[in-house]
Amino acid sequence: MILLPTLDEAQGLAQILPRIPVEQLSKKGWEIEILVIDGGSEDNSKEIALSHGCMFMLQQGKGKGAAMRLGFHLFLKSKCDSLVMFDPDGTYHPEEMLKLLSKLNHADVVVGDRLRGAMDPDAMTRTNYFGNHMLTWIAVALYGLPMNDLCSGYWAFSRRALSTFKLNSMRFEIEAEMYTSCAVEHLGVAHVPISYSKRLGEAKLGSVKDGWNIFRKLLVRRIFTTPHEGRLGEGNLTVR
Ligand SMILES: Nc1nc2c(ncn2[C@@H]2O[C@H](COP(=O)(O)OP(=O)(O)OP(=O)(O)O)[C@@H](O)[C@H]2O)c(=O)[nH]1
Ligand SMILES: [Mg+2]
Repeated sequence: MILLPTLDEAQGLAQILPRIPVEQLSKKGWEIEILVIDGGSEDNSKEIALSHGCMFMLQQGKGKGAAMRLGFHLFLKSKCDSLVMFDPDGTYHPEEMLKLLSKLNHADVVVGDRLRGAMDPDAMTRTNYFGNHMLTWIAVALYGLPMNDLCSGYWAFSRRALSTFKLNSMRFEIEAEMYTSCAVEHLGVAHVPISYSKRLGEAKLGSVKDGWNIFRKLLVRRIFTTPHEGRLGEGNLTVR
């Protein structure tokens, strides 16, 4: 299954969906289902997703973290073995999912590494570049599990990994929380250098506010290793 979170990503979806390497994947024996989880787009993301044969689901409420958790929940109910997620905003290259999937033979989780990959010069602002390095460094200092690019939006998972994760992130702290869950549950994590390009459409992440939330999540999970179950919030599903 391929999971794509969207909030007004019509431009990105139109560019990305035709580039998903369906033929190469099916030659390798992978059957593909594409699931778009949308946070209430006001553009024509829905029409574009449906016209490319994707499943489309509107999440309750907002937030990338809540959307991903809903996607994980639906994946666990499906018959698929593996899941690839990436942000369909034109930054990640769908062609590279083959590299990630091939590493799933040896790991439960594979993370696309932008910081050691081929990054276009205008793809990431200086603030985000610095913030991504800082947060990755802090994560490794706190948890000890090697990580090259904590906030990457390109991951592949085995079913075992997703059934083990315990997550409650609502927004952009979801990737950091997945990393902490890998460390706590002793999941095998592999890294693959990936390309990164300038996004199409508008960014939804606020560097400082979301950077702070990611930092806070790293600290909280270091103390309370599993999420608080009673936490309320729209779209808040605990994946088990
Ligand atoms: N379903 C859903 N998706 C969201 C929501 N907010 C953001 N997204 C998606 O999450 C992905 C990441 O958001 P971005 O704004 O690209 O954040 P980013 O990649 O850290 O920032 P940039 O480097 O500026 O692209 C994108 O595909 C968004 O469309 C939301 O509330 N719900
Ligand atoms: Mg992005």
